[in-house]
Amino acid sequence: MRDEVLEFLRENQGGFVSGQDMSEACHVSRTAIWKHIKALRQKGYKIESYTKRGYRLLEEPDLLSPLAMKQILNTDVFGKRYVYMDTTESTNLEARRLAQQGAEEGTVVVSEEQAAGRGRVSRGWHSPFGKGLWFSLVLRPDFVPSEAPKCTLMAAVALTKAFHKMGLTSAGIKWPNDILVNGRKMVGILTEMSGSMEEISYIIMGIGVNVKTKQEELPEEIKHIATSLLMEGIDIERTEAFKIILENLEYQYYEILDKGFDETLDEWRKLSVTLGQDIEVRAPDNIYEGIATDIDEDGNLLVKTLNGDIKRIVAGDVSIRPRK
Ligand code: BT5
Repeated sequence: MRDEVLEFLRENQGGFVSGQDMSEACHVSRTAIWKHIKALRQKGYKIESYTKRGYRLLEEPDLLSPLAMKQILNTDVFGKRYVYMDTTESTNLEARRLAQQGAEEGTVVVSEEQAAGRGRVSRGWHSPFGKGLWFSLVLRPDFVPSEAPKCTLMAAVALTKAFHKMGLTSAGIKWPNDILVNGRKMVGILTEMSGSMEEISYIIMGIGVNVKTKQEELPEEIKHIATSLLMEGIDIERTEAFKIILENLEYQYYEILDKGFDETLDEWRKLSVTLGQDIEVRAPDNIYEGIATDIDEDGNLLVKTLNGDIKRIVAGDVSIRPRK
């Protein structure tokens, strides 16, 4: 229905369309039309209205439509199949559905908003319409399952380098799956795998990047822990940011497939904000305190605990503790 109203406005771009005409064509009341216009405005569409003349579409938000992206995207594999949605529950769920049906490596699933965006261990991911990049990539690397975390590390390196290119040199990686700017989270990565004990069938790499979000638009629970490119002074179109990110991801992915993981791991170490810090890790089995000394080639974090032992952490949440 909202799409019909939008189509109407688009067809008459530059001119006015009366509420009466639209309500007759869409078989709904004029009040319903007005409600849809209001919803479109909330999504960033600039629509003028005058009592006697009706509605006029002035400006559409910066959307990630296939047409807009195809014109600028310069990749060989990533995004060749580009699945675009206005709204969906979670792009990871949609990408998984497509991967099960045989979607090829490099398939990108992106949505302007997610109704139930997901973090790790059933946490949520705030994904408002038109404010970020909420997308998932289908990968089919020839890895054994224990190597899957390499994809998360590779993505974190690719994304951080992309932000540096955009001029945000203070972006750094927090183990295992966050990109932070000045201690606030701008990106989350959710890597999910399907396969047997011996081989990976596919990996879904879900990435959420806050681009246009403003501080006052953030929900209370993340207001003081989240940030966006815009909040950090980078006012970039989402299409342009997406282009740089997908190109960097493709480059970094084929680097690890062609040349092995060592160089990317070294880059990760340099871009990390976790290594060398006093940290507390909440792992599934225990809470550890100590200094984050390194990561190993499987992506595990090495922590030197207070009694001098080195703990190898496979999964967990890290808090960086201020030095006393
Ligand atoms: C993550 O989980 O950081 C992984 C987030 C992955 C999101 C992408 S979006 C596209 C794809 N489709 C999906 O459904 N998901 C992926 P975790 O480390 O568990 O962090 C989750 C926590 O981050 C939440 O509990 C909040 O505290 C915080 N958070 C939620 N939304 C946020 C946002 N937009 N920006 C910054 N922090 C956020």
